[in-house]
Amino acid sequence: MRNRKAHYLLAVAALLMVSVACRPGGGGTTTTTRPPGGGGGGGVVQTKTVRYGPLQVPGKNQPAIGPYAAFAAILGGQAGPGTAWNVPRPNVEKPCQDCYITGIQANLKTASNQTANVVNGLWLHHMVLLVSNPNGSRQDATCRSGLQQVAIGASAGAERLFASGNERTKLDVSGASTNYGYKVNTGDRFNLVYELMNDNVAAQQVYMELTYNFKAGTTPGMRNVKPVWLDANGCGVSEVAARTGAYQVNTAVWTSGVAGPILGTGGHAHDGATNVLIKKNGQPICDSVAKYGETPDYIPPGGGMDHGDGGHGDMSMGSISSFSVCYNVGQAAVGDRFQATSFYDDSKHPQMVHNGTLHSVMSIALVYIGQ
Ligand SMILES: [Cu+2]
Repeated sequence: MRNRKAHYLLAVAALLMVSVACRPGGGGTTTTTRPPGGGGGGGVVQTKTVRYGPLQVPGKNQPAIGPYAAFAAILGGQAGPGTAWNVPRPNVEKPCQDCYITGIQANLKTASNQTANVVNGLWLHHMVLLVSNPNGSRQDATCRSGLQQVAIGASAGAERLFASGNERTKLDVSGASTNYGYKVNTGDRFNLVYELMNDNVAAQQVYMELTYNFKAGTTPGMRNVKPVWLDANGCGVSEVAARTGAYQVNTAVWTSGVAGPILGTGGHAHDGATNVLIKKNGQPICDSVAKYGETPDYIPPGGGMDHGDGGHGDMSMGSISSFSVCYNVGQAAVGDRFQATSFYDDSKHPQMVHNGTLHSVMSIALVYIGQ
């Protein structure tokens, strides 16, 4: 299977060269700048929301779209109807040119600027933000050249800085001393890979918004941040076949090559999960707990019973609306082994069903280490 996958990856890469060449970078975005927020440490924290789109999502009975949708099964994923499946958008707008990013949050909006979520049949299934530089200075800690780097055409490498599922977890990496941030340089490029889902009959146009907190690159005393991506599916599409009952999904183990404070960490898993346990040398450092349906946005219209129309199963309790995040949880040393385990239990929370089949699941954690 590995060889087959590799073969198809090459075919997909060739396809991509064509699609990248035709794709405008981050066109059609609008931005707003908010007044500076509160910030400790040195310097002023600025907040900026960058709007990416319009992004197309097919109707729930229409085939998946995206340059890889036809290859999804071979790549180990599912691209059911109503999905924009792992769509790459290379070289999109950056919030700032030379700066330290201290926080990010993702959101999804309708064409009329309403929040798009389960309540109106639109899912920010996931998005990944990768930072690349043609000079090769951006290398991912756990995956130097995986599917996502191939997807965005970053042959010199790309570092996964941030990701969000529909729960839209807010990230803050400023640390206890609030003088940490992910350093963005002038030559860096931001790239997106996104997957969106639509439960409406009609195709939809949506916008993804990323709200960034950042400080100027000239701020004295700032320290850099290394993002680390732990994943059950290595360098692939992050999808793993769902099982039934109570089960666990482990990520690969990452042995740290860096040392510094663990500024923040949190998990991502799919409906059916109770929590993601993040461990260092086998000891828990964070229990990232899933909560369901905390706001009406996360509860489908009519309670969400699946009447065989391709819906998402019994969602009457709602979908995952948050994963808790842990901040300032000790130090990472060179040689420390990091791993996350996602716990699923479909007797507590139903898993997603798409056209009668169980939707694949994920087990991901992000760990941010100060440098
Ligand atoms: Cu996911």
